[in-house]
Amino acid sequence: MSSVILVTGGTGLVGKAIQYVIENEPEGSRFGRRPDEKWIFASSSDADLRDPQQTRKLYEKYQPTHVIHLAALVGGLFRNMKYKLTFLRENILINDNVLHAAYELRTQKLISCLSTCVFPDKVEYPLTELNIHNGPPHESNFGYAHAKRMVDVHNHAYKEQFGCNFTSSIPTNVFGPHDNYDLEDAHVIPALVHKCYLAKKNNTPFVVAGSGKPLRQFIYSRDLAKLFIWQLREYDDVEPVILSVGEDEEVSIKEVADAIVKAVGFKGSYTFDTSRADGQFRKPASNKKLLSLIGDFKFTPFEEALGESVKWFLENYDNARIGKVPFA
Ligand code: NAP
Ligand code: GFB
Repeated sequence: MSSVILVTGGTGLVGKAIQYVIENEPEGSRFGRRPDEKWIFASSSDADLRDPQQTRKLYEKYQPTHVIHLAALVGGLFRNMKYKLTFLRENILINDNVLHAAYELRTQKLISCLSTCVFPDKVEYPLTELNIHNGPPHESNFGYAHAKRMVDVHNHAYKEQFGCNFTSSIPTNVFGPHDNYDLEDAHVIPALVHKCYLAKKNNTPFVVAGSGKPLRQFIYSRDLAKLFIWQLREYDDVEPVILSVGEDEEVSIKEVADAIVKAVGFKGSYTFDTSRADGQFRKPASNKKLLSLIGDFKFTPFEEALGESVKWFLENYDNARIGKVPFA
């Protein structure tokens, strides 16, 4: 029986990584395309998923048997802090339309994508899938966080009332090729790669926002892509799964900035702008459940993944999502 796999948000950082893995892993291998599979990578120009009619039309056009739902309004700390209501409302609209169309069109399986920032801010560490609703998220991104938490509530309601096979993943901070490099809206790695590149090119200061002390876990987009393909094929439970490197892989923002300076080949010194927010100090997530289910999985070492990501950025600068660049 052939499968049609629709990837919403298929043109973003994570969507492009899934496309890369499906097109480059050996056919029939654990993470490669299966002969009976048709993959659709949809963008917002295929359908604005905030609109229920456009969403339904997208399903009617492709008749997906499976959906990996990645589409979302996404951004780094500073974008989240500025647009909490927009992040809440747009993501609630997108998620409700995508899940309800999947129910109405009898999609066999749907995986939605949450984020480790949905977890409560003040909770025992490490974070596990069990404490997703045990308290308020960090104030810097409560709009996005609550919209994402609602997906887990939706999944359980669709399962109980209609028996739908809807589940979710909880990735940690992601980076890789095809990221959003907008200097203000981006996540820390693409933002600092872009700022460091401009500082080297224009011989201007390289400034890191905040104190550099916060800690984060980062997963390479192409590793995360393989984990989504595993979840699609081998995980049929409504409960979410954290998709992340181990909690012992936490690095400080200063260590990240040092690694970016090395990868970009920046020779100057850099400073911290402590007038800018640090956001959540840390959100260490346990990947024990994932490893207990997937068995042995090899994550790409951070410096190697960062090197590949910076190489892609430098080779694709003219077509990358760089946003508005002052004194380009
Ligand atoms: P991204 O690079 O910003 O890509 C977003 C994708 O969603 C694009 O394909 C975009 O289409 C699509 N999209 C946005 N608004 C849409 C709309 N109204 N209708 C239809 N499509 C729309 O995002 P990403 O970083 O790949 O994130 C993918 C998923 O991972 C998201 O659910 C995000 O919450 C989650 N996540 C990301 C991170 C991270 O660090 N990046 C961490 C944890 C979880 P266009 O290309 O047409 O704009
Ligand atoms: O990646 P980031 O924006 O997201 O920021 P969060 C991580 C840390 O990097 C913060 C510091 O401590 C920032 O102060 N940082 C330093 C910078 N320089 C920069 C810079 O130039 N740009 C940015 N963006 N950060 C997000 C959530 O939190 O995590 C989102 O707000 C989403 O909703 C995402 O979940 C995965 O890790 O702080």
